[in-house]
Amino acid sequence: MNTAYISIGSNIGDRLHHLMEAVRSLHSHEKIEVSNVSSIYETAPVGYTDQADFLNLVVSVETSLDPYELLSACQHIENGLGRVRDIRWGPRTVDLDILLYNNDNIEAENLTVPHPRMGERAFVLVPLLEIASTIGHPVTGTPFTVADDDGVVLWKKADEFKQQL
Ligand code: A4P
Ligand code: MG
Repeated sequence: MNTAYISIGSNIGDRLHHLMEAVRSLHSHEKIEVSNVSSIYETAPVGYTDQADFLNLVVSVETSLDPYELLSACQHIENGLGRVRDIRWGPRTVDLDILLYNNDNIEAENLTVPHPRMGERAFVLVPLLEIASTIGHPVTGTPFTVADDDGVVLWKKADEFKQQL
């Protein structure tokens, strides 16, 4: 079995519904088991800032899929939830990014793991550290830390969210 961490974000329509459906879809995949779920945070947009606030969370999964198969599964879920790709970093019904996959360091054309921007993004790090408080960068071993959590506000506690799943 392999352990991966996936960041999920939504800033269009019924954001909570999109996160719930994404987590349910991951868990219902026969080769993916969602092992933990962070709280949900409301987060100010990063990158392209002229868009609505996001809801973000991070899940850990146990999977027998290889990283590329896991990426395909994530993209299948995005497409199923009506994701249309137009503006880079722009609004999205749901976005699933693979943050970490075991301690692998992958630099392929369609997949970079660890996710290249994760170390500077509080909307990723706050929920990640909630469920994996001592996790470090697989290559450098340096523990991830949040430099500035401005714009990241607890929106729904994990226990409450898990009951709704
Ligand atoms: N790709 C490469 N590595 C990965 C990976 N580790 N996980 C490729 C997932 N995909 C990966 O992604 C573009 C391509 O990245 C894919 O074809 C895949 O092969 P995309 O989802 O189509 O496009 P995107 O999401 O617009 O680009 P990207 O690079 O994923 O954007 P980011 O950097 O993830 O930024 N602000 C807040 N507050 N909350 C957010 O969730 N998200 C973004 C998206 C920007 N600002 C945000 C948030
Ligand atoms: Mg993405």
